[in-house]
Amino acid sequence: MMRAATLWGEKRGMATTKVDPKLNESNVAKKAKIYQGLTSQQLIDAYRTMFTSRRLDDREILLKRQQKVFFQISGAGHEAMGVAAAFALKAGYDWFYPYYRDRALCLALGATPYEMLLGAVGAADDPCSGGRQMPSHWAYKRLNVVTQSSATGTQILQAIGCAEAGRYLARHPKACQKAEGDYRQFKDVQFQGDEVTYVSLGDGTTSEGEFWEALNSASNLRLPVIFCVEDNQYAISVPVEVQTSGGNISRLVSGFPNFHFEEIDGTDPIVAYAAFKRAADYCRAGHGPAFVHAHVIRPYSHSLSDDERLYRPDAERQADAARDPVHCLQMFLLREGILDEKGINKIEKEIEEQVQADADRALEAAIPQPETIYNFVYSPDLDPTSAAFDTRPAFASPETATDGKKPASQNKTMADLINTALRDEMRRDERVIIFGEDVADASREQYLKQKLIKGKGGVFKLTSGLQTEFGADRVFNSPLAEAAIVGRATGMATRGLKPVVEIQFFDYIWPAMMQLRDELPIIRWRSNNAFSAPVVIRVAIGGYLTGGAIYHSQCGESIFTHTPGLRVVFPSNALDAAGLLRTAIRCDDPVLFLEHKRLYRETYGRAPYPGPDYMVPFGKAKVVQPGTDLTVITYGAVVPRALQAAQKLEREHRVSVELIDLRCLNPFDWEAIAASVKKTNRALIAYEDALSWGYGAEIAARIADQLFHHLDAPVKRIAATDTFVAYQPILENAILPQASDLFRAMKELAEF
Ligand SMILES: Cc1ncc(C[n+]2csc(CCOP(=O)(O)OP(=O)(O)O)c2C)c(N)n1
Ligand SMILES: [Mg+2]
Repeated sequence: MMRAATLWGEKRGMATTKVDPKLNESNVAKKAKIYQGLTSQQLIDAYRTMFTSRRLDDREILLKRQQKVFFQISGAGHEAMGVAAAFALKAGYDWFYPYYRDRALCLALGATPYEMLLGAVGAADDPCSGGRQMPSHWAYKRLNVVTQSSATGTQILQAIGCAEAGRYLARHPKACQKAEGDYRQFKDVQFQGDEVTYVSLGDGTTSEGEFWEALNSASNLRLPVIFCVEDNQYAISVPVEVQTSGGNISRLVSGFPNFHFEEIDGTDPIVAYAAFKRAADYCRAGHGPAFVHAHVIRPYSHSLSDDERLYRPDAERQADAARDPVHCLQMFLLREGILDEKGINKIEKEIEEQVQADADRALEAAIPQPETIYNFVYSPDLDPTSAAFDTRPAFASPETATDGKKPASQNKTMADLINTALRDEMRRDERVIIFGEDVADASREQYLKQKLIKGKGGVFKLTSGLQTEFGADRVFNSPLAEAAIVGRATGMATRGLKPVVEIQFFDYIWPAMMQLRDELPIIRWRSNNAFSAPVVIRVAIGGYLTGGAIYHSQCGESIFTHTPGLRVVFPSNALDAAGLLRTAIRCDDPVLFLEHKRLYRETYGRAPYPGPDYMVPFGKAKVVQPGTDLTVITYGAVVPRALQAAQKLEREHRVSVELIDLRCLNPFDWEAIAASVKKTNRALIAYEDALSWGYGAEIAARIADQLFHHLDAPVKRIAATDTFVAYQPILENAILPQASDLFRAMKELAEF
């Protein structure tokens, strides 16, 4: 572990080695002196930026007190290391996942004070979010500063994916090509062979599991990522010794292989610059990631909503104040004769005036109009419900059956056709990469090469053979870490790749929930269309497994249809699965692609291979069976069960059921539902998930609301019991809706 010297640390009682001996040289020599790689002019620039950053915080605090802005969180105390990091890295070349204290970093990279003040007032032209996010949630596309959220720690896994994308693009130049007619048309891709990804976080955030998942992957993959922990000793009111066993994060992470470590006084720009420079050099040389642990201060409380005097005594706060980086750099510049008092005053006056003028201008800036709120929930460029995604299957002419049975080529399962759709898309588009738990044929590739093994390719074999065909950098196993799967994919997709990742069982999607709720679906909206992450997440879902029990049978699709920005697809048969998956991969939005395990190899819904361009548009239901007496609206594994029930009802009671398979849950086909209910005047919504608050509740509410005058009977629902699914088959049958339950419900509704 490297503990770097600090130029003024000793004075302030910081742990340090020794003071730079060059400091004693004469003033004349000092003008041309280099301070651990920084010239005098750079130090003046650093002071300018640091002072600007502090003044912006002060101005925002004033505006907040005047109720002209609505939130304030400062970068005070973190300025020196931010400027130093920016000096050591390259805006618009390297990539940045900063957190809210990185105002000085962003200024030093090239963001302007006016832009920041536009964020504070929530202006339409706020480049970070167009008034959608709190201030200090940085995003500057031109600088490669990627949109950030308020959720502490989510940025770290995305930074990993970002770095992986850079490496992948360097190795697959063809993936950079643009293409017409799919998401690539709207996604510019750029990379630099020696680029670095910077990601920062606070000391408290090191307690998040995602931090450790990210360290693990960066280390294992030797990724060029600089982790910067800005350790101000507090996470709101919780001190570092509560967050971090032993109180020092450097000590805990020191065992990760392949890292370069620095622990520094982050209030000292000279020391910080030297450390970031070493870190960047290490990453650029391809050795692996770097970890910069910067000790900083937090002089302005956590945010304007916090008063640190409630939990920090004066003596502690005063000790911090003595280390204030803006003040210390000012003293240093004077002491070194780099600037005299007049020079300092001139700079400060200029900045004060500039910030004041920028604030006045920002307060006059246009604010976003309420009618714009729906802009950029989804891609404005590519509509997956459009005719462009509606193609006809190109079946090969059937082989002649010799034994009277359907030839195998006519009888492909959902699992077969998902596998072929993945294969086709990987051939067509080199940006498509696949990862997840167990998805590779074999991580120990030599076994495959030596033909010692056949390979696995997924616990359900859906990705079988893909690694063998496309190589281990396009199809690979991830660690057992769902947040990492989704977070890394999000970072990759932000850079223009098309990750098609797998969550092995829906029951285990929850560690990824923060990424799935607060990140992936909202990146486009929160950045006002500056960034997007059209990832595809394939998830094996559902029960009817006979022994699947609680943790291999769950549904829960409504949790995700309740999340704006996420497309949710749930096919019931092989052909739809192939067509919808292709649409998912080619479209420009994030898609949750739910694959029912029970349907993977079911006889129901098998089909011939529909060719490499077959697509089903999103939001278009399929009428599985037309009818006149009542409408059943369903999807997934309930479709074959409902069909069985409907056919029995027709046979035994002459009731004609119109059966609608929604296929896609967000968007969903309201027109198809409305047309059918207007015809039959009766509606039953059938779904496999627990009844209450489930997907069918929304459909039922809309029918009741908008089709009330067309109804001859109450809108009914049939679904699972409000329990989890049990192991014992007798219990499982009682819990999940069976064909007999559906039959009964349909009959009752018909008779109402
Ligand atoms: C996942 C998550 N949990 C809680 C919060 C609320 N919160 C915002 S900042 C913060 C403290 C962060 O502390 P630290 O990482 O040390 O950064 P600092 O603010 O001290 O720079 C908390 C708890 C959040 N934004 N995200
Ligand atoms: Mg902190």
